[in-house]
Amino acid sequence: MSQSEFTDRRNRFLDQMSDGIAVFKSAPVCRRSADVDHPYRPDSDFFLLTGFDEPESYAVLLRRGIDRRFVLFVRPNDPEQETWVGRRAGLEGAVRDFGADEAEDSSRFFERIPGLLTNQPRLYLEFGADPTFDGRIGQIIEGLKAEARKNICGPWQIIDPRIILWEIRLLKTDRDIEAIEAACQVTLAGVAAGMQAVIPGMNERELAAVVEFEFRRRGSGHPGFETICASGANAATLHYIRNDAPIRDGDLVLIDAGAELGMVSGDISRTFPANGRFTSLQKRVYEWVLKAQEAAIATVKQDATYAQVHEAGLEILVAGLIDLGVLTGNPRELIETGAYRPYFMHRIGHWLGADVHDVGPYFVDGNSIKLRAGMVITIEPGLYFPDVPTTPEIFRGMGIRIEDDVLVTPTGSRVLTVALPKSVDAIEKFMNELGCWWNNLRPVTRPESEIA
Ligand SMILES: [Mn+2]
Repeated sequence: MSQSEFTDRRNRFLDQMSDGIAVFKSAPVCRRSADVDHPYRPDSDFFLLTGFDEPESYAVLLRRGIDRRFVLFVRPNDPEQETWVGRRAGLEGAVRDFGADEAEDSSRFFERIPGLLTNQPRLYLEFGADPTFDGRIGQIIEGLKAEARKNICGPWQIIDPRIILWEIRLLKTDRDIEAIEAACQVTLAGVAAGMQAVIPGMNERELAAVVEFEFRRRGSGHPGFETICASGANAATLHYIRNDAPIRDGDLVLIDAGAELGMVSGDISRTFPANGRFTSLQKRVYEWVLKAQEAAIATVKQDATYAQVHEAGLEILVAGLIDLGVLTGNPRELIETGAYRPYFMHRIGHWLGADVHDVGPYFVDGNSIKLRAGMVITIEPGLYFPDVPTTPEIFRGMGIRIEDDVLVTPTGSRVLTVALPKSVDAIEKFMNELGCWWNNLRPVTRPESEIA
């Protein structure tokens, strides 16, 4: 992403902001254990407004009429620290490379913020995200209000800026869509590799490594979420990330994975037989899930509601559960009573973008939100049969989910992940040469410009 994109997004935020000050804090560094940290991932809101990916930073946006100011508080250059943990932009870099009107040392943030808050009519603050930070800012505002006799006051109104920012994030620009498409292509390549590399006897973690290996060599620094590689009954655990069981001959394998690239994520699920051939029962169940997914995708268009998309998929899943003999009764009643829930317990999908479960509302004034061109939604129905006594015996140990990423367009929709095999025949054909991924490994070179 180029800097102009962040400037544009910042301006779109400022356009909708009333006079006042907006303060954004970078995500904290998270300790893994002892003196080792988790890899740093900037907070999406912070990053999307700044393009700045270093911890211990604060972004301040000020607006008064047509006057706008962007102040970035960053860690100053420090040769010794940089030797250990890498280069910093520093104060000069913050102005030169990140478009800040002013840069300040982040260790001075709490000295400088009272002055910036003084006599501002309102403060935009993501309150609740960091209660300790909220508390300190609140104390500073109280202190300012105690200075009323000196014509000093703090903001009277506090507004959560996410009410503006998340709407901006929900409706993707052409540039956002290009970035998501690129992440989807890499995700697709990773899941495809998994489908072609799986061999019964392999451990789930080996398969997860194949998927992530493809992600990384195609420019993704990290998955957008923990890769799910679940075989057999493990696939009935929706967010199974242990990935440590041997994959058995005859089992289905569910991969749900997403490459993060350019700070957006893809999100694809495919379910396929470990040995490359569906059994007739697996095929029957699989085809109901596929039919449900196709029905849900077919409803994705402008002005359709999220609820309609969900219902379209759910109706087919319930018809399938009846056909399979898992449920009996009237389909409408089975839906109303939630009798299907032991087998399908999640919603049809979610917004996709900088976060895999991207931000943005699903309801507006109590009504299911209407789709608009520029939204990206995952469509991921599933049927799950955990290995428990209440599951009909023949289905136990099966979990099937099929997930694609769908862009709402002005005329309908476009499936961004369409190139990955999905029908029973296409999957079997694709997997036919077992182990073929291993023999076809060639280096991938991507120009840096494509990755950034
Ligand atoms: Mn998903």
